[in-house]
Amino acid sequence: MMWLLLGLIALVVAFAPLPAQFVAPQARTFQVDARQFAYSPSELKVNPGDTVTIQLVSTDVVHGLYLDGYDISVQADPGQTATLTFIADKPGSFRFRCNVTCGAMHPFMIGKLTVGTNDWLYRSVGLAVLAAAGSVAYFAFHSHHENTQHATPNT
Ligand SMILES: [Cu+2]
Repeated sequence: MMWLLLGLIALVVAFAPLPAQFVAPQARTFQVDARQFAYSPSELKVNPGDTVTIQLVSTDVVHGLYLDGYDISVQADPGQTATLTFIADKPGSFRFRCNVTCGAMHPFMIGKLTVGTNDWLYRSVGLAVLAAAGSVAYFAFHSHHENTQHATPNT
């Protein structure tokens, strides 16, 4: 009975929709400064369905921004701003990188776009707590059972 209950709770923790998933898509604009050899900011977070606008500003030489997974890119000339707009319809973490050879450390000019809430993290924490509770319950039950067995011959 207890296992059934724990199992049900585990299912709820793992699969129940969280309110965060019902957040309406919105338009988000990020200004990303590009310089040798970094983006600032280098981590962007949006919700699935958001309309994302990245204003890429090159502060020194020509830089680009290519977004993995979405296969889209933009290039900004020195001192100029280039705009990239897309709908974040694919959840997950995607790397973006400079796609214009801008110098020695160019391959390290990368950033990350995260599409989606981090609810998997809370879910895995929830499952870990449940697993701990489950093993405590198991050992409690097991030791009680053994005590009963040992007690039997004496009666
Ligand atoms: Cu580059």
